[in-house]
Amino acid sequence: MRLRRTDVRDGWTLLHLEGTAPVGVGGVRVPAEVPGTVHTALHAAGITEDPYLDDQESAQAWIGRSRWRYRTDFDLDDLGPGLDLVFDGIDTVATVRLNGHELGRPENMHRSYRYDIRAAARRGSNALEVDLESPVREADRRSLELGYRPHVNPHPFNALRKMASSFGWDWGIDTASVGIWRPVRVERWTARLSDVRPVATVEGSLGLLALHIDVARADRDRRLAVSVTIGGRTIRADLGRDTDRIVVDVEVPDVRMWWPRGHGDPALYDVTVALIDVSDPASETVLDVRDQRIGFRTVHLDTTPDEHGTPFTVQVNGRRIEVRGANWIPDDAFPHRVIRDRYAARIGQAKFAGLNLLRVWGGGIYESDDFYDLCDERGILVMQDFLFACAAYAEEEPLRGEVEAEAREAVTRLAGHPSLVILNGNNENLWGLHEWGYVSRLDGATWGAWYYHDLLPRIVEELAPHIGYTPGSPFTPASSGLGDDPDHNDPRHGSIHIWDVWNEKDYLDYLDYTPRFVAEFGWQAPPAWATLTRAVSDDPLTPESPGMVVHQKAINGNDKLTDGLLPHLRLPNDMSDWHWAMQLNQAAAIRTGIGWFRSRAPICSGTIVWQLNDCWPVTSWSAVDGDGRAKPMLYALRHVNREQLVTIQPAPDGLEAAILNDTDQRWDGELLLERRDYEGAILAEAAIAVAVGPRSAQRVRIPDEIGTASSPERELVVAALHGVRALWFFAEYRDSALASASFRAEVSRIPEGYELTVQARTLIRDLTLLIDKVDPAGFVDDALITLLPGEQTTLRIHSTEELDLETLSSPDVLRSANQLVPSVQVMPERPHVRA
Ligand code: BMA
Repeated sequence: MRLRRTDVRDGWTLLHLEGTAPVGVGGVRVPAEVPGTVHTALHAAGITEDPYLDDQESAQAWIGRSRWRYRTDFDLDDLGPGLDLVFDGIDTVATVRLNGHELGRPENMHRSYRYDIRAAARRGSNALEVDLESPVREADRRSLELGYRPHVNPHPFNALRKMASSFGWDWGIDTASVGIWRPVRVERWTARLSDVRPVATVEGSLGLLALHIDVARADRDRRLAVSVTIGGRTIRADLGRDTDRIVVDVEVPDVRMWWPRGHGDPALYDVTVALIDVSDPASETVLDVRDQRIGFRTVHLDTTPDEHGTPFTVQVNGRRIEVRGANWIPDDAFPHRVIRDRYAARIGQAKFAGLNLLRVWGGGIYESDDFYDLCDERGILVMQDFLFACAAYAEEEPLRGEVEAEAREAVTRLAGHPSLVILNGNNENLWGLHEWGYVSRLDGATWGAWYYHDLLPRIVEELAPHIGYTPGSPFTPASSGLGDDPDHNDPRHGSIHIWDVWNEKDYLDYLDYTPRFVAEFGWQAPPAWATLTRAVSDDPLTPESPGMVVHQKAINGNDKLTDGLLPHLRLPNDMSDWHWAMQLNQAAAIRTGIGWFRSRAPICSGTIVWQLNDCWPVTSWSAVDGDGRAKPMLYALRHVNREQLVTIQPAPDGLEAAILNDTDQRWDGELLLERRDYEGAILAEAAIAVAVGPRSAQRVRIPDEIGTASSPERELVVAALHGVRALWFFAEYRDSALASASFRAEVSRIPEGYELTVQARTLIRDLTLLIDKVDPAGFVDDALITLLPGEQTTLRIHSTEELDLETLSSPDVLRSANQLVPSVQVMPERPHVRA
């Protein structure tokens, strides 16, 4: 018989077993969705509020301290030959019982579990129970058993194989939820494909695919064969009665290679593997089929030392890729809700922001296949952390065995995705060992070195040799010659995380770094106004009102926001202005950082900004907030991540223009340089011929008469090459003579909504339409636009609301930096160019 899958999705209930609970919860069977969690079930049943609102986080803390039981009944009409109950994911420590028989005790959210239920199942109705332990108590108990290991945040998440951020993070709600977070099903089968692991690479123009196929059999009575179809060709291999494991090698001549976006098409091939019963040649039967899309590419991480130190350069198909990436966290604190549409929207936003890489951060999860499928299709590279973050981890059992099992399963599942180019041992654990004082607190205990330097690289080499491996992020490669135990965050070597700038300094201090590769750096801002006011009902709403504080998790977050704002803008005492100022400052920080890092090419080969997304409505470093709305930072990314970019940067003796050309065409022409005053008058100008080859960069010194201001507070530099423009302001916003914005606006209807044309009479900096204030579902195609007097721009607004000019151009909605600059506040002594 052909494998039959039946989802066990219906009829689930949830029962509180133990722990303190509000009145009305004990003894009540609550209908529960599977996949799902306790929090989402209780909310759907009307028992609790939405946990993301106001201070529901602490009001619902009892949930994570309780024990719970999921239960359902399902029917079976047949009990064989093979009969399995499969859980794609249980969160986390559980006892699974079928008709009273214990099937197992899972304890790892990052694994799937398969139980042979032939002995426990019966014809007709079957009772399935999943008891879930309190993760808060389990983590505490296990931490004592394994021995204390240092970690960030209050709970010892490092003692349990559960999504670390489920216990809260510096952007994350502490839910400590439990549940059955991925689908459950019954599988009936005779023989099945238990694993299909593609290893695809390229030699010359030849695609080489090795398909590692494992089969499981309910009995040994049958002769089996596999057939593999790719690119219109079918290959068959015999397994006979005894072989359960086979490698089918396929050569694809003139292969179409998979390229990341900006370098070519992300060509994909459909691969179909069929398991066939060939016992009776006259009537062969297909027993199981697996369809997958794969791609052919090579990956190499170049860490060959050079005169600047040790690079960290990602090469795909032999070509150096300038990485413009973002870090990815679980898109929802209840990750079962992140279905294909959510991934598609978010990855669409990543594309909008000009990104070509997403790094799946180690305090989250291995995402579902949809994520990697979409990245494959859209040519977005993926760096996937193994699931370790900001902590020391015991290398003893039971953690040791769980880690190996989960890593093997994840690498096997993900191996076929061409987008996955780097598997990475952990987030910040190598660096943290010294940086955060782990060594002395460990007092000789294991901390995870064996995972990062031994187990995980061995697993990658064995199961996915076509994927790169790094032991950690940040990471100093051994080729640096700095020995076995370097500090791992040295800007001259490998990848680094730049966090001192946000935590202790000003964003202009990004310019003190000339990194080889920046795998994290970021700046905070509140979410979009509509998101914020949906989640926080404080009256008055202020940066430090009760709900706001619950939705700001960073250590001293508000102080850092203020400290980071003041060098550039004054602190507004109006909430709406505060919100805009902080969003603008975040965007300015990120465009400053990336503009500078990119201008350091080829020494710096990439940036991965922290962070693309959020898991709930919160003030954080994200470009897209927890309701999926873009913050201005998303537009800053789009601008500064252009394939062809002009940016003006300070140089030791003045200013220079960096011209970056990440395309296959030359970019030659006249670079027009002007110094203007805020009224638009040209004070000095020059044209310099530039010739920038494909995939290269050129830096041009800006002549002194243009790069030196006579009145810094009212002058700027404009550089333009073929219409691609860069601006340089000699003074900070707050020290400048930026007058209130004067403009003429017009609105017209277009099929998707409106076009708003704004014509500037004065200099307008960072014109941004906060569309969510008038249409929470609206979207604008651009933001942060600076207009010189007389210039105009047209914004395309996607909206189905009735909106008019007055609404769209009201000062609270149509924002500019001008609004934040008191026109009398001129302090020319504050220099922009730092010594
Ligand atoms: C790094 C990340 C995350 C964290 C971020 C912001 O440590 O790896 O753990 O959320 O910085 O603090």
